[in-house]
Order: sequence, then structure tokens, then C-alpha cells
Amino acid sequence: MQPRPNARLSSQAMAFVLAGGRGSRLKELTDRRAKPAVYFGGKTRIIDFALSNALNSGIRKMAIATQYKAHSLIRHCQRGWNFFRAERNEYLDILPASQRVDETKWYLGTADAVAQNIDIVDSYGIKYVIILAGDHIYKMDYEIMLRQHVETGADVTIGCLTVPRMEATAFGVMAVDAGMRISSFLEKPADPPGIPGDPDHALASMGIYVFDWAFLRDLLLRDMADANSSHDFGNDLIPAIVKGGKAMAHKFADSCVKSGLEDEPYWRDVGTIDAFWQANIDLTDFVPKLDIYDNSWPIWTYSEIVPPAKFIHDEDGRRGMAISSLVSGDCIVSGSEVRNSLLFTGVRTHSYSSLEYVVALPRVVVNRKAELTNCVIDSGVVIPEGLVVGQDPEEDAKWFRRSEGGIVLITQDMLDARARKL
Ligand code: ADQ
Repeated sequence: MQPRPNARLSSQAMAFVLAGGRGSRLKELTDRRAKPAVYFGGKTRIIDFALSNALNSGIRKMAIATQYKAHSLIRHCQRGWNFFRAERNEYLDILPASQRVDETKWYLGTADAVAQNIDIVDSYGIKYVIILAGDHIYKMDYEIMLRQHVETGADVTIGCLTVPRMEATAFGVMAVDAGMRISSFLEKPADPPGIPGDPDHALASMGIYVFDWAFLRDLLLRDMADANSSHDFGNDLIPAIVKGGKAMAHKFADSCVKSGLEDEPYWRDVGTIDAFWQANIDLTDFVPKLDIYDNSWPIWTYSEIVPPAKFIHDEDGRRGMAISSLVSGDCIVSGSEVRNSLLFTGVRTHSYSSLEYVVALPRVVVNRKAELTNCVIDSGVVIPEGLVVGQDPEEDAKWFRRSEGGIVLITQDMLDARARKL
């Protein structure tokens, strides 16, 4: 059956979400979980942003390729993203590596993760595929990008944003002509070229690609047979299309204006402890740059059924209070002060404790008289009575992981090791 000519393009598209990378710069936060499964923003996990963007854009067919430490990611997607109905032509498949083509074969690169699942994508009967990374925080209407792709007749359309030139070493960097056609593409160049007229900035790939499926399918089959390829979009496929085909850039900033989603383009790779802490703490701003209260673009997630947050006086009459903070359900703030902090579901803070600029992941317990500043506390951690963090850099670094930016990451293993030595 041919798709109706006036149908939204998203109804003829699928989202293929790459969620196999480790994200090693998040250190111990990704010891037990893949980066896309890391918690963000009080209730959600990082991958919920890409999946919600796809859902809110009208896409109802999705696949998620997982690889590294996939258990909690798979469990999260099974619990939170299980509302797709095959009888309504909606699908969400979770595709762990080494389970389909050959049980010993991991996904070699990002393109290989798609290539190993060609038959699944075929079965969706779609015309367009949008490749997404599962590890970025942003809101974006992919319908606008799909429309540009179709209108320009591109072989590939690549989402891009402007970044400071010196930060562009971590990205695919492109040059474009006046019509946004990409004339050159360098994957993670040591000396990124600046934008003409704006030499301090570079045009970076967001790792978001729109293809006609027939085109990509053919390319993947050829790439699989190429012994010299690393089977990666950024290293192999995209540079080849830029050289021999028509690659177009889709500016995230323009997309934000057209969709009306954000006044200022907001995109974060929360790939380091500092960036992760900052993006979470930014949500406590009076007017945060990322609006998670916008009902028109909800960030969907698996949400536990929990009681409301509670703030209580302790038996000494000390007030439990939170100021300029986000406090999730099932938190109890008892006789303690929480400032400029973000508490995930089920956090408990006890009398005489204080938290300032703290990101506490689910089910953290802060015992009495603990004083915590500028830290990220992993899920389930029990902070012992009287622990002081964030006041003496040397002491912090002795027991915990202190980031370049001075943020302290606390895990239960670190606390247990400390308790054994004290
Ligand atoms: P990187 O940031 O280096 O560059 P990459 O490691 O290729 O990203 O991972 C992209 C996505 O694929 C991530 O979501 C990751 O989890 C996932 N992934 C990585 N290896 C995988 C595998 N073997 N199987 C399944 N999933 C996997 C890319 C582009 C750059 C671009 C940046 C933007 O190559 O050109 O600028 O993304 O962040």
C-alpha cells in the first residue's frame, strides 16, 4: 500500500535509536548501566528524551539497539515504553547485540547496529528512517527535519548545531554552502575548521541522520562487505555520502524556531560528571533553559506509583524545607535544608542535614548532620551520619571521585571502602 501523499512524514518513518555506547566519561555512574539509562531531571532517564521526541513528533515505530550493560536500559524500556500496539501499526523493538545475526557478534560500529537488523526495519514497511543517539538531552520535532529531507531530495540529512570551535574535536564537523548542502565532513578533527565569518565556532553533527530506508539499506549492505570499513556512521558512511552524494545539514536552531519548542536552542551531551551535574542543577533555575513543564511536549518515562513528596518538622521542631529545588515523589525532607538541588524519587533526608547544589539519584538516604555541597549521589546510596562533602577538596578526593570542575561523585562502593579504612 502506498502512503497517502498528505500524511505526516513521521507516519512513514521509524526512529532507530543507538543506545549501545558506554559513556565512560560518566565514570562510576555507568559502571552498572549504559549512559542512555542514566537518570536525568528527577523522574526520567537520558534515553527518554530521544524516545519522547520521536513519539511527540508522531513516530510510532522505534527500535533501540543496546549493547553495553544493557540490563537496566532494557528493563526501563520494557516498563516505560510498552504502550505501542501492533494492531495500530505501532512497534517498539529492543535489539540487544549478539542475539540475532550471530550470537558471538557484537555491534561493531553504529552502522553495523542498523545493518544487523535490516530484516526488522524491513518488516516495519517504512519509507524513512531517522537514526538517533540515545544519550542527549534536547527537545526536537523530527517532522520538520523529515520535511526538509524530502523537500531537498537529499541522500542524508544531518542534524547540526553550532559549538565553540575548540569543543568540536568531539564531534563530526561539517562545512556547508549557502543552501545548507554539506561540502565537507571531518569526524572528530584535531583542529576543527571554524565557520566562515565566525571562526570561533564550528558546525557540529548531532549524530541525527534522516535517510530514505531504500538508500540506507543499500549502503549498509555495501558497507558490510567492505573489509576496510569500521561500520560507523560518523567515520565511514557520512563522509562517503558527502563525497559522492547529496548530504544536507538541518540546523537545530532553525528547527527550534519553526517548532516553537525552545526560545533558545538547548542540546546537551551530559557525558561528563560536570556536564551531568550542571544540566540537572540548571533545572533549578528560576527560568530553566530546558522547559520540562511544557505539557505540549511531555518527556515520557516509566514512572513508579509513589506517594507525594513530604516536608516535615523533626522532633526538635527543625523545619524540613527545600528552596529553589526539584523534589520528586516519595521524598521525605525531615528537619533538613535542601537548596538548589534535585532529588529523584524516594530520597530521604534526615534532621540537621543540609544539601546544596546536590543531585541525589533515586532512593538516596542522607542521614543526620550530613553536609553535602556540589555533589552527585548515585542511586541507593546511604550517606552516613555527619559526612561532610564539598568543603575540603583534598578530603573529598581521598574517598570519592572529584571531577575537574570540583563536583564530587559519591557511590556506595566508595563509601564502603571509606568505612573499611576509617
Ligand atoms: P560519538 O559521540 O563518538 O560520535 P558514538 O560513540 O558513535 O558517538 O555513539 C553514537 C551513539 O551510538 C550513542 O548513542 C552510543 O550510545 C551509540 N553506540 C555507540 N556504539 C554503538 C554500538 N556499537 N552499537 C550500538 N550503539 C552504539 C557521534 C558521531 C559524531 C557526532 C556525535 C554527536 O559519530 O559525528 O558529532 O555523535 O554526539
